[in-house]
Amino acid sequence: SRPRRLIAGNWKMNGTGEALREIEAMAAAAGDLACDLVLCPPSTLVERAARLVRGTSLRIGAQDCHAQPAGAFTGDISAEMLVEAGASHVIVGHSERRMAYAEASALVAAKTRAAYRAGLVAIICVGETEAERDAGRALGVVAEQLAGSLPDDATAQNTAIAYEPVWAIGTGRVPAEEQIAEIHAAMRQGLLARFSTAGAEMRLLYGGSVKAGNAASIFAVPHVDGALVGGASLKAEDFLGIARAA
Ligand code: G2H
Repeated sequence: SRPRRLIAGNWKMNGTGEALREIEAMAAAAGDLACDLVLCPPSTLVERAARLVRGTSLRIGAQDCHAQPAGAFTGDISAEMLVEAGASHVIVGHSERRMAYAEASALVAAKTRAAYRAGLVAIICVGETEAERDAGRALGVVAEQLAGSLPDDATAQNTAIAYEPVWAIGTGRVPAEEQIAEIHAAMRQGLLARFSTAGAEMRLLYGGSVKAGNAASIFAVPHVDGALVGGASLKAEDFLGIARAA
């Protein structure tokens, strides 16, 4: 039996108070969906968003966390703080952070352990660049990031994986279904080998230019258990269109 699909929205550095009305509309529709729905606004909106969705089945997540619970880390936010603000999920290792902040997989694993420590579900992102794919290294890069970013105590309950090929992010370029299928099958194999049953059940999301119009064909790919959605998660109508295809 397939796990319930997970559709997660990543607002990145977008959204001020007025965008809360989109979250309100998502929350109102979330209960009628056949999938789990999570929305990750910027940290400044997490607490208000969490209050807004209370009593609905929409969950609120953050986009990053620090590995330590507290301390002299100017500008950072801990997993514990996110939990207090009402988050239940956190994205870690997004390629925009791997690249802009040189976050290596060891750090992503430390942030993931912090998420577990605080009781957050980690959405761990992996994915190759265009140059790596052109060099025939896509499978190797993803396997390496997966091995290095997942702690040994990852389970299907505390972790979802998002495969996001960097060249498909925000570009409108979606990989061919066979390309997604190849990576997702390889990820499943790797997770099965390392985590056995938990690896079989861990949800594998695809991310990168997912829209309502291409969602159904992406969800039809074997081992695609949901999506991580950027641009198309900003408006409730677009995001719910994707969720209804799941
Ligand atoms: C990939 C994705 C969300 P978009 O970064 O994580 O963004 O859907 O805008 O390509």
